[in-house]
Amino acid sequence: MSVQNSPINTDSWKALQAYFTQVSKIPLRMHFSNDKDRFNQFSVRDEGLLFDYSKNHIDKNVIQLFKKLFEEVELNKSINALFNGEEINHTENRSVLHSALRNFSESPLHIDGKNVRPEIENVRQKLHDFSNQVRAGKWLGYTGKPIKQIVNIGIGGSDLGPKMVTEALKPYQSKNLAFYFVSNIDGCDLHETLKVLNREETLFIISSKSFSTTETMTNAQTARRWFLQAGEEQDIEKHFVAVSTNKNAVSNFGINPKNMFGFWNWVGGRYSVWSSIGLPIILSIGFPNFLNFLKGAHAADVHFKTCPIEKNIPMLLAAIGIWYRNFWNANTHAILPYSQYLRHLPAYLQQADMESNGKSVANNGENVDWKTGPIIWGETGTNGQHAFYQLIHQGTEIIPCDFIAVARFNHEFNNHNNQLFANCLAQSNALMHGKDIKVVEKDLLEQGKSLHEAKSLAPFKVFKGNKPSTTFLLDELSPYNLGKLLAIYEHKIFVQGVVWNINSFDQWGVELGKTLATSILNNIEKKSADSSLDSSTAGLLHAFYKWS
Ligand code: G6Q
Repeated sequence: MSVQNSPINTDSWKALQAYFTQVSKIPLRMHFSNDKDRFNQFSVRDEGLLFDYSKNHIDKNVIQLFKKLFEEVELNKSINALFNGEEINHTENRSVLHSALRNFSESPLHIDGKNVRPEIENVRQKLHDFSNQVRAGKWLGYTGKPIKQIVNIGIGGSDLGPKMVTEALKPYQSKNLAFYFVSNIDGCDLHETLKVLNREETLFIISSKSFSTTETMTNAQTARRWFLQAGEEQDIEKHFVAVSTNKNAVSNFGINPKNMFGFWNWVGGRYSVWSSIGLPIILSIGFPNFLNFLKGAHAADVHFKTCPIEKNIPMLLAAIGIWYRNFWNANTHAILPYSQYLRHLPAYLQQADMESNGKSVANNGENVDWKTGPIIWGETGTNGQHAFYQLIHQGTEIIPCDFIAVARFNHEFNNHNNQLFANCLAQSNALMHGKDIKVVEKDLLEQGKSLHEAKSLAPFKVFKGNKPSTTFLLDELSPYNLGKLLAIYEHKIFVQGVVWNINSFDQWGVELGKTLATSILNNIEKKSADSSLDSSTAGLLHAFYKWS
């Protein structure tokens, strides 16, 4: 039985299916030879961001069919519901309003009958004042020394965003501060970090929306004990601050609530980098730069709400993603930043996308009978080229790739930058054009191989090509551009969730493992293995007891 409001029952979905059969055999390079203007037709320039989607298996008809699909699934209605603060996260009864954190409008925004704009502004002011004090060396530790080392303790949404952005914007970082991120329950994470810290100059930010996440609380308690080996209880407030929505838990931990930076239920963990969760970023790059980060994201919000699909980057990105996932049967999607500063971006987008759209139940509770979110993965170029690109070029999977490149860098090694961009373009070029057997044979003969050798080696050196990719080129990796890029991806994920008719804003799939970890931990503490456990789990437990 198919689900009510199933996208696959829409006329446009059926038309896309029929069109796919008609056009899927057209080689990508033929699109280019048939239309000299293809790049201009299928690229969008938005301030310092260029979005080139021309190297995809699309044409104007595909975009028009997606336009119809978006109309049929009433995307506009969903966009309004999102920005108006309706409780679209219906399984948790929550609005999804992280976009409000990057909107500087003064017009009231009501959630549950309350205008939340003044609260947003108050928290911003508090972040501003605190970060200025720390950055100016005026926030002093228990021996009167300024803070030099900052450790963010958080996990998931309370780690990936701040870590990724702090790293990405390193050229903007204060020279007086060093940043560390501890997330894993694995004691090695904290152990290796504490080794290099000086208690007198260290500030811990305990980042947890709920202030109850096991990993974060365990790491925070251990950090607290480590601090108390030298400092006193009353010194805690100089060295521990919290980012949370849970005031009671923060104060029970011993952190003075005046050193707590709040946010709200309507900000989901993986969408919280724009909130107080961004505190490490603010401390690193300063408040004005953080405001630019927010402004870039807001520009993307306006773009998303106002541009027609033909120029709407998140909608185009979403359409291309659905086209490959549901019609071309692509199972994965690679994020390939050609910037070492963006090395944590694949992991960040992996959470944003996979936690949002990794669902198999439609909004009405029935199982979907269409594919939803793909597997998101990736690595920086050129590193990935020497590792897994082999499979993208010559494997059996179709893997749409997003290349993200930067034109200007804040370092003087220009020759590196030229090589980096040359490699980025070479990859998207090679993926699209490939190299056919005749050219391979000719090259081998020219290299002095015999005809027999050339013929037998050639099949292994063929690149089938015809592999799609999209390229973002940023004029520079500025806070503004980065904010815009991240918000573009957020909206892409949102559009896909609307089309797939799933709730992109809950994450129940992470719960079962958490519950089981608690009951297995009970076994481990008693060095037992309950008879209710399966033989694999019990066998592994016994081996652990023997070796640990
Ligand atoms: C993200 C998820 C998840 C969350 C972490 C940390 O959307 O909700 O990654 O951010 O589980 O949660 P706390 O911030 O509550 O510790």
